[in-house]
Amino acid sequence: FHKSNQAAFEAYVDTWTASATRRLNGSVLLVEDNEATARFCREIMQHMGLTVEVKASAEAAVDALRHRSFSVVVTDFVLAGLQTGLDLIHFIRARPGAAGRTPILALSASDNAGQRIEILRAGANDFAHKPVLPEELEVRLRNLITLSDLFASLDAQHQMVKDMAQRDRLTGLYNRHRLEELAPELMAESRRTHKPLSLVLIDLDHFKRINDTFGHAAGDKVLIAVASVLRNGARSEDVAVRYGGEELLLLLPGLDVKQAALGADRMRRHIEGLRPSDIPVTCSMGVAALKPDEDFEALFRRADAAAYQAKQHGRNQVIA
Ligand code: GH3
Ligand code: MG
Ligand code: MG
Ligand code: MG
Ligand code: MG
Repeated sequence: FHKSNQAAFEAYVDTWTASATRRLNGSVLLVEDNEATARFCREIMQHMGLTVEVKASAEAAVDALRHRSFSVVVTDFVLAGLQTGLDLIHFIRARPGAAGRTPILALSASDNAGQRIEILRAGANDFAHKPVLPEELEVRLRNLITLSDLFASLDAQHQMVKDMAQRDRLTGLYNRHRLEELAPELMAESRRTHKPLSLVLIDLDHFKRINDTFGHAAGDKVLIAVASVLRNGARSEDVAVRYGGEELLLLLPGLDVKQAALGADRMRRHIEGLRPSDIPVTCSMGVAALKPDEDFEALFRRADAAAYQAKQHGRNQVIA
């Protein structure tokens, strides 16, 4: 059996290298309990440019899939362990997200049409009879690699669109829409863990005057510069938002009002020292910490009132 496979493979490699087939990028999880068949398939796949991991049972394949992802899974039906290739297909298709869409090529030595239909119905994308012709394995795999690449680029685009929908275009900070999703989560977390949550409202001083004096484009650059101070000063758990035109906001989990005011004042001083394009920029900030039973609107109103006080008291200051 192995010998005939080897002969077929060598004959295949001759024609295959002659036709200078385009090599592919991708990884295959090959689930095959027959060592000779596994070696034969793996060599073809490696010649196609693919990296291959071989497992002899569905159980070992499941374990591998829990640790990393593959472009394509190629699975035999009858395997070394208790479970079959069909069980493996069911496992993969039950997984959430991209892992559940991994293209699957099923192999079987059986001529049973019922089994073939069952395998396809379970979610295998394609099926090939064993012993499989090298050319057939190659073209079927090639199609599934194309499908895998398509899924990957769709996922990347989806991720990009999602990211764009929750961020402000100019500053890259989260937008108000994202704040509406995050604020309830952070408030619930604060109540669950009995840790404080503080809100800092940041309003640029005389920003209209900056626009009027230096132009709207310069004003945009000022906003970008101020936003980067917030982003650089923020910890990974902090949330920085562009709430309105020249109103920014920080949600600071774990910080009480005193700690938040200290952090805010550090940022205020940093912003004062920025002078982007030589433009003097300052801002006024209001700080409040979440009270028990308070909703976000009430917390926001208190921070807003504090920011208003900061304006009244001469701007370029933090009031808690
Ligand atoms: P105050 O110190 O009292 O906050 O004065 P202010 O001038 O900053 O406040 P006001 O609310 O009167 O003006 C805010 C200005 O911010 C007006 C608006 O044109 C400008 N603005 C809002 N969004 C943007 C933006 O995206 N880019 C630029 N360049 N300006 C913006
Ligand atoms: Mg088998
Ligand atoms: Mg304002
Ligand atoms: Mg104003
Ligand atoms: Mg302002």
